[in-house]
Amino acid sequence: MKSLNISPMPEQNLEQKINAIRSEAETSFKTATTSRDLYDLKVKFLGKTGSFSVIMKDLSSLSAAEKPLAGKLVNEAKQALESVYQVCETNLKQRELDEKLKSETLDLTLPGVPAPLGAQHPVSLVTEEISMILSRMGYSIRTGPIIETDRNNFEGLNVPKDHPARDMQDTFYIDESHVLRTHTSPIQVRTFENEKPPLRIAAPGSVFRSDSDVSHSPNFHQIEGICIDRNVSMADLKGTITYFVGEFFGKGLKTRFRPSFFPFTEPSAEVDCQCAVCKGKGCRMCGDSGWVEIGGSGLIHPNVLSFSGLDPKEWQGFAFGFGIERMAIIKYGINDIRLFSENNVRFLEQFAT
Ligand code: 2NM
Repeated sequence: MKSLNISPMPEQNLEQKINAIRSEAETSFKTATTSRDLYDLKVKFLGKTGSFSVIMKDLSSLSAAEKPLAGKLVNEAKQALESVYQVCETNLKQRELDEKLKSETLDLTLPGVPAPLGAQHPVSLVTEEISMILSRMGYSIRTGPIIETDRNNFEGLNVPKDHPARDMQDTFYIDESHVLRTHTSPIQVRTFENEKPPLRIAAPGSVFRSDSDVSHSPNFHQIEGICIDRNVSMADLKGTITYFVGEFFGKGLKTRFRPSFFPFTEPSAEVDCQCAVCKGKGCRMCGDSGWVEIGGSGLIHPNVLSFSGLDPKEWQGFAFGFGIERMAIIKYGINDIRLFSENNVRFLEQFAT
């Protein structure tokens, strides 16, 4: 190979210089003990301001005839060093990984990081509690679809075609023969078709009515109970509800029944219970009356029984229904119905058990 002579370093020609740097770099790459050190060496020799960049500056002073050979030497040296670097890097990284795996042993017996537990929604909490109480009283839990037929939601419950409750204002219609159920009573109609009396059924679920203001949500929750047997009377209904109120709100609270009207019961009664907050003394929750309305009830209308093929002369029944949100409001002293659907964590976490 032709020798290259360049000034201002007459003591060493360019080729010798390149080879000297190349072997120095190769030796230091091979003796580096960490991948971090190795990388620093790469910068030192091959980096933007590294040894080879300094050499490249020397090249500019060469003659046009000498430049190609010098450039070739530099490029060969850089390429060779690049592949030495790759090999050394792979080896060092593997060694470092092995050491890390050896030193960082994992103790699988240590306890994990506990995940923060959420709280059950008060609607679920109250639905479950009422279902548990009614289960202990011999009621079986039944559920049904949210989209119901006109037949199950209205016709089977003695709600005639021209009844105000069927008005578009109150009911969300899917089509001419399907609605979003306006109560959970269609579950009872379905049950009559599949099960023979005597029956005790509790039906919880989400219901829909087309009204919305400060105390009404278009979607709320109900639980209804029915008991069908021989010789059922209002006395059985009153005894059942009074016992239930004692279990849910606490013993010692009185109940009272006010005459009312529902198409599916006759006679019908609104159910009041002494205010669970003030125990009947009068407070803001009960409007100082000492009483709060908790639901409706009555003896199942003969038309409802005969619609489902039950002979009203042989079978009678009572039915009752509670609004879940309303029960939660009374039990926990909640003052705003919107809290049930806002997903406010500071509200919801108070129901953690
Ligand atoms: C209530 C009030 C009164 C009721 C009636 C029936 C059925 F299917 F047996 F006819 N189920 N639920 C009923 C009766 C519900 O809730 C306010």
